Amino acid sequence: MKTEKDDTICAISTPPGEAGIGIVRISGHSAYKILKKIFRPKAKTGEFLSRKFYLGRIVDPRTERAVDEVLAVYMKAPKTYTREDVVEIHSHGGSYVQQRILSIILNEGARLAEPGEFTKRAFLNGRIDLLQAESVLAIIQSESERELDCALAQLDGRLSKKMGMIKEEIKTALALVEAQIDFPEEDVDIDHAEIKSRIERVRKEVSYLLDSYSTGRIIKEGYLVLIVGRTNVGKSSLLNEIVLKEKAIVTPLPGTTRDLIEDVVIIKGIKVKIVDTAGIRDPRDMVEREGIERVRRMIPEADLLLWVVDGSEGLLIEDIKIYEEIKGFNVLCVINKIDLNERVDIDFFMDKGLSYVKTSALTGEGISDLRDAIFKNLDRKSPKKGGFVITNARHRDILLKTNEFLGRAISLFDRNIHNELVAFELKEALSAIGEITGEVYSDEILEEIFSRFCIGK
Ligand SMILES: Nc1nc2c(ncn2[C@@H]2O[C@H](COP(=O)(O)OP(=O)(O)O)[C@@H](O)[C@H]2O)c(=O)[nH]1
Ligand SMILES: [Mg+2]
Repeated sequence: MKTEKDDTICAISTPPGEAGIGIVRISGHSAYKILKKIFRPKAKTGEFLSRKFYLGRIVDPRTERAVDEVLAVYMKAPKTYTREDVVEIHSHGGSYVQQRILSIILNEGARLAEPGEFTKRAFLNGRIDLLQAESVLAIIQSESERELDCALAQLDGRLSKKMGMIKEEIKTALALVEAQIDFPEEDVDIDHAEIKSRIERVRKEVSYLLDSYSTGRIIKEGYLVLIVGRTNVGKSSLLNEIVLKEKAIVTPLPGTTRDLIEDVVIIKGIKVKIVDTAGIRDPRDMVEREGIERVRRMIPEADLLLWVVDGSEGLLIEDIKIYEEIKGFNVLCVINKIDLNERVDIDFFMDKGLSYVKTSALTGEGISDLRDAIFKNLDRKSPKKGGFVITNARHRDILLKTNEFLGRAISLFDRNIHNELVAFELKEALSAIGEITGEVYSDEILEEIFSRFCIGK
């Protein structure tokens, strides 16, 4: 009987629609046979060499009718993405052409791949671990330099190595605890304090990784920057200037913006979610009241507040009231409308040690300074390159479990309760770490991870 791993799979690996080229990929033991059957190289060729491109035509072997002129490459197992024989057919990138090629391959006995099945095979065949498989998805979904950096560190196995080190340390501690169980009365030279400090050290490393999750999430979802200020100072105009599109409605009427309006921009490689808000004032109706409430609820969550004031009007009592609400947070002041008169008293900012940038959302003056200032402010908080960052909720959940097992091991050990129980907790911690790298896995976990991939990856 054929097992799932034995059959040959195929899929269109490039996005649907018209494109310069499109790639159909085949993986499995029949890949080579199928290539021979459906591909007619232009130059006389005996057997196909591995990793060499051949120009030729794909034909329907039942009629010998050509479907497209393509480049075909055969990659011999095991040095391939899936560790199986892989064939790639680079055809013209039209949906119909690619569908035709795919159906010819299916006729030859291959089966349509499931989402992520190529990468799943790479995992099941031991080429990469689960962390690395997940990093492939993270790379595909990356939208900024920082995000890509993290994903690449995961792909090249740095995070896996770190997990391996943590595992080794738990194993050593476990061996010492077991030695105490096995030779209780023998006064073997096992120092109680040493065992404890070993377990504590591992636990600290696990907590450190857990702490990195908050920065990891920022890298993935972006820093939250909230534009606040009274009505009509130019908040919506500034949003539009920063994101370079007409995102928010701008009118000369105060109270135009009533809901939260957000967009994501990449500023020098960091992802920023920027949110325009309703101007803060005494609300005129229910909608505005709710809008202003939403701003207030969001203020404590923001990584940075851009407090916008109208430079041509100077600081009004309303501005100062808003400042009183936000002064404990990370604030950058934007003095807008500098194309008009300048009435703002800079001393106010000097006294408070507040940074400010002068802009005109009308002429675009100062907008690049504003972007720079946003970057500088947020970059201080960014994780240093090369540090370990957890970005995946699955990893976080497992590390939380590991942390609990280690915590229980320490307290049991401290109270000198049966060492068997300490050993049990350490074993649980070990198997939890194994779930991250995929030494321990279930079909459900694989299904959950790989179903998020696209077909053809
Ligand atoms: N002269 C000048 N007018 C601006 C500037 N920024 C915004 N405005 C105008 O001010 C009014 C209110 O702008 P808007 O962005 O809706 O302010 P918001 O209520 O704070 O969102 C509109 O008429 C804008 O065209 C600026 O830098 N200079
Ligand atoms: Mg507005």
